[in-house]
Amino acid sequence: MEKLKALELIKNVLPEKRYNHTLGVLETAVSLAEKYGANQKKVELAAIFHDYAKYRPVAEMKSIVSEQNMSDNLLKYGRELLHAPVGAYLVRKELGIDDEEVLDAIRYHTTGRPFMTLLEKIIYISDYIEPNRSFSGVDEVRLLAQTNLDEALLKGISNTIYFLVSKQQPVFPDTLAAYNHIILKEEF
Ligand code: DGI
Ligand code: FE
Ligand code: FE
Repeated sequence: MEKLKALELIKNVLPEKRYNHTLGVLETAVSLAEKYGANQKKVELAAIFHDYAKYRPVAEMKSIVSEQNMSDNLLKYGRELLHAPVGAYLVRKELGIDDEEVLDAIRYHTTGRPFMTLLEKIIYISDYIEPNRSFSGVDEVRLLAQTNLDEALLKGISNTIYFLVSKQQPVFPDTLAAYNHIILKEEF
């Protein structure tokens, strides 16, 4: 799909603020893709559509999770998690995007997972550090992303876990598994 066509499609389903966030993720992801040698076209598509389902009604997302036999856990750990796997499902169904690597980058952009691909790491980190983000710790991850993608990923996932624990929110198994995977590896 052409980049301009993709941008037009996403603009129609997101409020302005979230569209600007998406442009920030796109710009960040393209620059990381250049630096680390990822496929530009895949990075573009995954970045543009990573939050495709963000504004779907929760009831619709929950039905899709049940009907498509996605993990029951998704229904228990909080609505914020739903838009990632549901987004991967819907961009295939509604937009015909069928590149599995792109779909996985969308599917795992909120939690991460063990054995993340370069594309998945780039989307996860870009979502975290794009220029409109301003939460504490983001500058450190921005800096790390310039020199070591895995260090940046570890910091981003760790910060997310801290954040969830500080709010006494449940940590999704994939998030913990992603963290453990990086920590347990001697080399990234
Ligand atoms: O969609 P965005 O806002 O751009 O960013 P995102 O897809 O990374 O979603 C961030 C939200 O997801 C934030 O409210 C924290 C939440 N989140 C991330 N990991 C987990 C999580 N929530 C739970 N319950 N468990 C997680 O492991
Ligand atoms: Fe998201
Ligand atoms: Fe996002």
